[in-house]
Amino acid sequence: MSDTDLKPRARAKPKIERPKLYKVLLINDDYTPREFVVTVLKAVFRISEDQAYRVMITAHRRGTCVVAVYTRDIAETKATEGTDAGRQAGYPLMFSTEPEE
Ligand code: TYC
Repeated sequence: MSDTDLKPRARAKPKIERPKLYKVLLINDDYTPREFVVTVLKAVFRISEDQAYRVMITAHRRGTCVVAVYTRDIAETKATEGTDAGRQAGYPLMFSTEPEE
């Protein structure tokens, strides 16, 4: 074996972890107008009128509805944006986040 022959190193195992995902939940309340909820959903989550209506009416009927799933930073930012939009208009509209199983 010459001086320049190198022993093959054990192949490095690439350790690429999948980022944990977080759900953004819409919480029902008795005061925020339905149309306002739909407007906020469309603006913050970039979903269609139809999809926003379905999410709003599901939260209205069941108490809560998953709006979308993102990495943690984005989920928290969107939840804050939605909740702030409600507060600025004087409504108790509320979004929260929760990790996916
Ligand atoms: N329950 C509200 C109403 O009857 C509408 C509403 C739906 C509010 C979903 C919040 O997350 C919500 N005006």
